[in-house]
Amino acid sequence: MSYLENIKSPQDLKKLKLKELDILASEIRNFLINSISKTGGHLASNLGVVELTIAMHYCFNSPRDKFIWDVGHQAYTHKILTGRMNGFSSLRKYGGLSGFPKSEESPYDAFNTGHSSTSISAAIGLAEARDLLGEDYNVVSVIGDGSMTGGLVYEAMNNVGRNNTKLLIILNDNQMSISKNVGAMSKYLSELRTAPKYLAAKSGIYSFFDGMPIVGGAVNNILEKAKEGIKYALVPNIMFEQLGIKYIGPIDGHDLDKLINVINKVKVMNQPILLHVITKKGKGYKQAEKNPCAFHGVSSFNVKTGQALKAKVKETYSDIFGQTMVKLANKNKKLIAITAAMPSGTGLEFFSKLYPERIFDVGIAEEHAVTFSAGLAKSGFIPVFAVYSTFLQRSYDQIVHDVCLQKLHVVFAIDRAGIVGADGETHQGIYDLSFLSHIPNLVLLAPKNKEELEDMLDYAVNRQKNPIAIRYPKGNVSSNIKSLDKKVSDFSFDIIKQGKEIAVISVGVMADTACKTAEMLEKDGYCPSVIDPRFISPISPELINELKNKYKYIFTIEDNIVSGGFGSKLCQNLIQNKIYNKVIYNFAFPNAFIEQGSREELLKKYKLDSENIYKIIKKILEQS
Ligand SMILES: Cc1ncc(C[n+]2csc(CCOP(=O)(O)OP(=O)(O)O)c2C)c(N)n1
Repeated sequence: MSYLENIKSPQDLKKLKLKELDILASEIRNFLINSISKTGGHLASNLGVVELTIAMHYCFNSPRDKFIWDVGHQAYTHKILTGRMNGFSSLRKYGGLSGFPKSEESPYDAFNTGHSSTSISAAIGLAEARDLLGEDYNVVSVIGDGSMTGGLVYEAMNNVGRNNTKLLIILNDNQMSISKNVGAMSKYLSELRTAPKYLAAKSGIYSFFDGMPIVGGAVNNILEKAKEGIKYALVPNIMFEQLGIKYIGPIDGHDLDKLINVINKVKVMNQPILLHVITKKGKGYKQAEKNPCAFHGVSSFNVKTGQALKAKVKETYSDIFGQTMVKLANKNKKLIAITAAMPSGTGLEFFSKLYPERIFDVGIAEEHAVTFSAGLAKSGFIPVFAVYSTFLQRSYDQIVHDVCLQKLHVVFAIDRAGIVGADGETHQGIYDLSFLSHIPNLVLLAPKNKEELEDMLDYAVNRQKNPIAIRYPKGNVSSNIKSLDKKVSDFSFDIIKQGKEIAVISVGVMADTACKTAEMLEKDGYCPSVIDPRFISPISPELINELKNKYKYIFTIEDNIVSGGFGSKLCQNLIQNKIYNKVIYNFAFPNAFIEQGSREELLKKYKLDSENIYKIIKKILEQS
């Protein structure tokens, strides 16, 4: 029997000796590689933190002590050690184990995560609450160097340094975000890692530190001062310490002995501490070590070769976006691409090779990316910020205040709109229409096929001067729906199928569903029109006129929540135009957080598939 099979909770881990822990670490790695090769998931990040997670559970008492995993994609070993190993066959599937920490799933998950750079804020909140309540436990935030590029981290550290509150921040530094980590913070961390004098004397510091009697935080003051002196002499500036957070490190994040030693010492220190741990992303799996970016998030793969089992999706909307950007940049020298640490996911890799000076990877900093774009636009450039729908949520005020209020020509290319699938609640792109479609000056478009995405991007860059957003989904460009009205022009909408009395109006790629629904209705003798509004906001006044004059029944279909989406905006427009005599129904997701699952599963569950929509429409038509 393996050590791993005997671990049902962190208590079981504590019975093991150091040598046995090393064996356990390699068993966990094997389990992760084999299991993720079948289900898909975040592989490389998880392989990098096996020893760190073991050491944390060995030294602390979770769930009493609280761990907060930044982003949370690296919490698989934590899940294994806290009794959830059997759930891994259902990882990220409908009804299965979440790929992120989730309090609803386990009391060991102290705080839900999914979006980056939140862990220090949450941790200081928990720590201050603990102190206010007079309680006594440890709060530990684990944050990657990539996530340290997010602005919230600095707001949090500003807060941490204020009260000298006991808190441990473990900085898991593997020099990688999804792609190579970028920016001044990343450079600064390498300086800490590699400052030659510091490295040379590091072992000296550790023997000094290791020998120090730290009991209950009562640290000998003189020794402490001397140690500080050595640190400062060796590394010119320890930023964290200047913010009031004690810096310890860097230490080897794969050396269990050292990790356990150091964590046991820092856990009794009564102050905010940042422990700098150096790890290797993909550790222990050759292919992932060689190409950590490709193994950040994977679908099922062959363990021997590292090759994906499923054929790559033919062409995604992200691919089309990336290719179109290259074409547009060729002709328009003012075009600039912006990404917040997602050059690969958003399809901008090719662009970055051709135009390295015209792409800015700003780190995981979506708020900054928007205001930075506003600055570029103010000076006559045309910035295109490519971003996932879910991550744009945090940039709301920047869009309103910095871009739209000044009517600046910033283009938002909103990828992963609608259902994203396996990442679940934290990542669904089903709120963007609601939070964007009421902002003054912002034009919001949704393409239904790849040709329209190309054309809309050209329209947004070359034929518009407003702030403008285009939202498109994850995955391949499977839609067979062709545009009848070829070119996108101001307020042009596309009548995909001309009928009468009944209008089925679908947003973007939901046109596919609308056409299938219409075919079913036709078999029953109805004659619906299928209309693509293209302009989600503002809604075309001509479309409103068309609906006023020609239709009695109006059905809208969108992959957004119902409140504030296209359907609700259309209803408002009709009422404002004193158009009352219509039967209307909005098909959309409920105002809820939508769980993980495939797009098909979720559309079916929420009655947004053509069969269900057809049944509901038919009932409405029969009853009225
Ligand atoms: C706000 C936000 N933007 C983008 C992402 C996508 N994302 C997930 S993990 C990741 C990289 C994180 O890097 P790091 O913190 O260093 O962790 P590592 O994977 O290297 O362990 C990014 C950009 C996100 N989760 N949240």
